[in-house]
Amino acid sequence: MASNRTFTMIKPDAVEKGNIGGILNMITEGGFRIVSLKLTQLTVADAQQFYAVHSERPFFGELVEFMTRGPIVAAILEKDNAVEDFRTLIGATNPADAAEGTIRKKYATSIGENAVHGSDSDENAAIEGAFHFAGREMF
Ligand code: 3AN
Repeated sequence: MASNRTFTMIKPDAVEKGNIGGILNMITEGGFRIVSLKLTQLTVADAQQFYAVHSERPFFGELVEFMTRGPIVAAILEKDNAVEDFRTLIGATNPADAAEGTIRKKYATSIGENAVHGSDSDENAAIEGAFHFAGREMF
């Protein structure tokens, strides 16, 4: 079943560089409606839970350290075919492989510091959105 919602984070690297506005502009220009939005910061426990699927990977410690080092922007986005279309808009995990016109091509610097997160499935989009937002914060 195609969900119309996905979840994103503008990661600490992009927030530090002042790229919140530029990235939100690419998201809205890409046809996504903002359902929920906030500036927040992950605790170590939050990041370990959010990325639990990667807990055995060699880069897990680095990932948790990076994702907790400063504020992030969390958002729920709505569009037809949201999960897949947003993955297309953000581009490949490694910005060296990201297509022209993608958010990571423009704003990411490395595979670790890659500017944005996008949910990889409808199921995870719902879990990740609920991790950050209460029902009354979804519009
Ligand atoms: P994506 O964010 O494109 O879905 P995943 O789910 O494979 O990519 O990885 C989750 C996050 O883990 C990435 N956004 C990236 O920040 C980090 N990551 C993935 N692979 C590496 C790696 N080889 N070295 C460092 N960080 C990585």
